Amino acid sequence: MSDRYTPTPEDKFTFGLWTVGWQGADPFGTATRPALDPVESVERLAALGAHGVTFHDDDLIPFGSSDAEREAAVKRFRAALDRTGMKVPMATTNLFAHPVFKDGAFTANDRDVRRYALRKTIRNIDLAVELGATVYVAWGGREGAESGAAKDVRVALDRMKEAFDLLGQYVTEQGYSLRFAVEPKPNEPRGDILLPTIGHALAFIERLERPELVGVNPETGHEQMAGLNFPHGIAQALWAGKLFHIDLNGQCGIKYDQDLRFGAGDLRQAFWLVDLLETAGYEGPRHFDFKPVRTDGADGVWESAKNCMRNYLILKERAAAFRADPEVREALRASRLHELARPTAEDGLASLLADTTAYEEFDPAAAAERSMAFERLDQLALDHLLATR
Ligand code: DIG
Ligand code: MN
Ligand code: MN
Repeated sequence: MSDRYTPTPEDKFTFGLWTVGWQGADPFGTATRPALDPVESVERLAALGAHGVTFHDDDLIPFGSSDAEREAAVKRFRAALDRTGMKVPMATTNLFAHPVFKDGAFTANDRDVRRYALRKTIRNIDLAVELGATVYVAWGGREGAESGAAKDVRVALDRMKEAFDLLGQYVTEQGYSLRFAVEPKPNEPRGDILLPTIGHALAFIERLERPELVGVNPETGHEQMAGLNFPHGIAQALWAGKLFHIDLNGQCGIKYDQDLRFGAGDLRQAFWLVDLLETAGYEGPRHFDFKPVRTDGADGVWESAKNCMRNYLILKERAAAFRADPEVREALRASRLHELARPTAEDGLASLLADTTAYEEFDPAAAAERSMAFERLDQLALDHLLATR
């Protein structure tokens, strides 16, 4: 059954192979679903209206494969892409599953592990570019510590900078039009992960040799695990020109990383996120990094993949209706959002200093009396979210 919430490739929805391919194994239980062939994922997601898929090296080429096995896996995958028209906008490296990375990859205390991690990454960068990717994500899931003595964070950041500078040098020397996107996460699997939030990542990027090559790939639930407002973080990434990619999913408060389907977590933040992405004109993929709940069989895998996209389209319609509503426009003016858009001192510092109405004649008590009228504005948004208008 198709309706106005049925996606098309033009909606640019993409999924990680590891999402629909998640077998349900968690720290407390074994897999509840069989392994999924990446070719089947490509075909099933294409049939649901997706635009593309993304992958870690190990999702596509099992760790330890021979060169011949690697070539065969890539050939099958590429044939499925050609058959379905599916794209590969992003790729990334698995630097977290194999025990060799138990103390990290780019910031492992052992230098040989750090060198191995870089070579593993560079090998997959070559494949990513071959398959048409323009963004390369780096999630440092194992970069961190459980003990204060185990990692000198200042020195670890030197190593992290070194890694991204080398990767930037590599893609520049290769002439690749590939940019990197750092994915922050506060914890899990490490007790504390380095570059835990969007803010930490943005500050780190500015210290790199080629900061223009590096942006962020924020994930919904990761900021919310830290109790942060995800749309606010995305707004700052957009403001900095650094939203190179995004991982969409659902999270219900400060707890373990739930990776729920998009829309199944904090629905109000999801509404404001979609409103922001659409009004900001974000042109990147709407990428889902989620896990179909362990309780379901294959039916739940494809139902949840379909509904990640469905929920985005529902929220896109609700947010557009909110922005188009004349009462909302009037309420936005009553709350003086148009005044926020006006520069505070477009007349310059000297004029500000000379302006007695700005201080000497200013009446703080009278200004304090003004209501911001936010309650009405927020309820109008909730009415639109709940489709009561
Ligand atoms: C977890 O949120 C991480 C890994 O799934 C992957 O490295 C990255 C890609 O979006 N997200
Ligand atoms: Mn996650
Ligand atoms: Mn992610």
